Amino acid sequence: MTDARTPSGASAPSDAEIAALDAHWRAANYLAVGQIYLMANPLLEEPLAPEHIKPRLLGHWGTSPGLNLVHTHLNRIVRARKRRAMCVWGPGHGGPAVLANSWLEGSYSETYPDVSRDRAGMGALFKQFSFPGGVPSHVAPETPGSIHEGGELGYALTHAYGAAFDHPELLVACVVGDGEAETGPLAASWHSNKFLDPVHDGAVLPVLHLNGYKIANPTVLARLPEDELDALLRGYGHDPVYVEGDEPAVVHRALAAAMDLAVDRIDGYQRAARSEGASARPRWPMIVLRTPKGWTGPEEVDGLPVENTWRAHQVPLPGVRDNPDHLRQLEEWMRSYRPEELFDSEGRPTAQVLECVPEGTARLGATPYANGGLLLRDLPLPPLENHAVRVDRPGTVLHEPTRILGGLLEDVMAATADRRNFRVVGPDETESNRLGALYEATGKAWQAEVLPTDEHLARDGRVMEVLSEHLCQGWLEGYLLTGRHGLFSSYEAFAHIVDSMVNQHIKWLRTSRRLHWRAPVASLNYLLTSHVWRQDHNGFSHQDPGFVDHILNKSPEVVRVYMPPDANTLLSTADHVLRSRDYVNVIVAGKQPGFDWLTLDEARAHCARGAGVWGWAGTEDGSREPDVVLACAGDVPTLETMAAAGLLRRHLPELAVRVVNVVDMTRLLPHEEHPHGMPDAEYDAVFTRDRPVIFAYHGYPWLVHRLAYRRAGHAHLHVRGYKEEGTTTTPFDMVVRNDLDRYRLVMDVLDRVPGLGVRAVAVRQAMADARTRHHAWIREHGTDMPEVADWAWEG
Ligand SMILES: Cc1ncc(C[n+]2csc(CCOP(=O)(O)OP(=O)(O)O)c2C)c(N)n1
Ligand SMILES: [Mg+2]
Repeated sequence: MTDARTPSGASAPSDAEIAALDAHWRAANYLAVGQIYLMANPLLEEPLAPEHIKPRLLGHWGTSPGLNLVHTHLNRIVRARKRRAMCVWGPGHGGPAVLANSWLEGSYSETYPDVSRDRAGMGALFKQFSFPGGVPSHVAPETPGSIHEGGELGYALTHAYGAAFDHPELLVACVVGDGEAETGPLAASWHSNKFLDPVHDGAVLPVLHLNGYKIANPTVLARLPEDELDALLRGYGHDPVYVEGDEPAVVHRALAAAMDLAVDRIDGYQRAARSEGASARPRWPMIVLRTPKGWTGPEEVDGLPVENTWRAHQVPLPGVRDNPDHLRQLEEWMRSYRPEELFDSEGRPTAQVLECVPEGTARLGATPYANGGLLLRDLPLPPLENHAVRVDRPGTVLHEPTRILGGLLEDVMAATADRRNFRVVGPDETESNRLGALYEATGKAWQAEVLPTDEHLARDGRVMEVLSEHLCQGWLEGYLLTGRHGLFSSYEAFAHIVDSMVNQHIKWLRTSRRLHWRAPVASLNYLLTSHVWRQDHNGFSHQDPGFVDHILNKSPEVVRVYMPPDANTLLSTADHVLRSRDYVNVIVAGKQPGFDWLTLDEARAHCARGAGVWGWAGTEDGSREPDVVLACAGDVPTLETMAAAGLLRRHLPELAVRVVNVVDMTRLLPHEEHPHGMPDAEYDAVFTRDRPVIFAYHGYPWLVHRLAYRRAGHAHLHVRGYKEEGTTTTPFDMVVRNDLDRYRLVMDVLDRVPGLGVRAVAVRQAMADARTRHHAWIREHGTDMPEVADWAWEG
């Protein structure tokens, strides 16, 4: 590999410019190697000795020269064209490369003044890397200019698109590793170009880096015949520009030309769409960069080939401290970059090295787009009174809560028509989740073919529907981290598809909150509908309420879980989460008609409390402690609990029953474990210390036990919830199968209130008979019994 295919029509940089680009690249490579190996002697002012070497060698060299090359050439483009740009580094394990570039351009020292751009700072830069008390080995929130945690591969391109949406002035470059390209999310991400509006959105420039290898294997894309790879990328709707070689000067020329060509084409498409009204979907350019893994590193180590093989992935010379041969090789390797030409006697990069570097916030490490909180504007939220439902008497009128929310979202969408800083994403369910009112204010983003029978598709739409939860999540993360707002509405069960992605986002937020220079960003908000209790059409396969269990494992300072029981509480909750910052909020709310329990004012107060006694629903008279507490969280459990409370009121009027509803699940946690957790005194006052608590919970019952296990009354807590019983059946049968139904809840009360079982044996029998009646009725009629289907609160 010594030749490179220079794309046609490309402009040729001068020899001096190529030399300066090469100097920048060599400097970045030198700094990347230095970070992996050195804790002293950063400029090699004395011969390398074992004591200069870190005791533990950690980091990824193999990808670094490629990332450095791309960064160097992006600098050139940004500077020459005065473009606003950012970059998403897919092979984020190449942390040393991105850090090296930030240090060279000065953004690192501005962010972290202790790591100055001189000899002392270079020493600090080297030592801190992957060192206790220092910085992570991957691109991370700590890395200036990044919105993309580089640890878990697969999400680079979807993040890049999220950043580009509604930023028409922005160019988002994205390096995609050839290994990363094998992941499902990345494979789906190519189709993001069918959702990118050349008028209102910025551009994404993918750079597929075919360095040939992953950790221990070749990569699929690097081993495809050229025509097959080309057909694949064209099939994804891209127009690839190829750069290939292992001769630096040749590759610099080819890559500079390829970047020029790609940006020319992007400019051309945007101009055509923006000023000439062109409507054809652009064949957006991308760059395919084929350079050796670990390029410029040791060719051979201990007789085995390393450069241009998978062995270059991490630390190519593992034994430098103990093996004099490795130490000599390392010194030769570092000196091969000719550091004396790249850094002056004070360790500062020379003018030639910095020639390609842009200035101010144009630098990739200083762009405000990658510190999106700086760009964030509050959402214009309407008064909730405009959307609240009227509740004269609780439990008598039905509404579809998400449809009510849809009205609020429509207002937000309409009010952001000009500023375009709000999007709703979802895997094909916006309408079915009853949020269709949104289409009064915007359409569904779509750049592909449109047929007369299609509805609501629009080139500039801000509802985004794609049947990839990964893409929904990644787009939204990229959108939020670059300073905008959004909501992800999804089936509850299938939210698990993004378990791992949301982990990374939560970690990102947790770490960002500790970095003084990162401005808070809008929260990532989930609306989980089509939930476990309403899968009568899609039983079992579509039932899994465990996403919230997963979320509640995570950093308490970031995660919030809400279970609003009716339309007005959903409105109040949505209003709260859309104003919040730096959280991951999960709202679980039904879309099927459900009873309204609270007026807007009551809903606001209840949401502010997060959990509270519904005095009007119970039979306490305040003269003594209740005999039993019926607690509930979630819309369907609230309905069953209210029905159970009604049965107790009728059959056992002397029993003092308290009804408690929980909206904010984290209220159950100890105060010391979560900022929303109730102090023990408050918890004991609400739930009592020693009365039986029958808790009807939306999801897996163990979660409530987990949250409340330290409470004094835990031994008296009895939780009913989903226990993996589901099928295609009636709505009420869903709860019966899981022992969450009203009759079972009453039986639980009888079984747990001391002495009641014997006294109320007739009531128990009546409850058991009702369940038997239910089984027979649904099998004969296919619907729920009238006493259930027509039930309303009589309190
Ligand atoms: C989802 C995921 N699976 C596995 C890994 C472990 N891993 C780290 S780097 C790497 C290879 C990456 O190869 P490639 O994308 O080609 O990057 P490069 O060659 O530039 O290092 C793997 C498998 C990971 N980080 N994320
Ligand atoms: Mg690779």
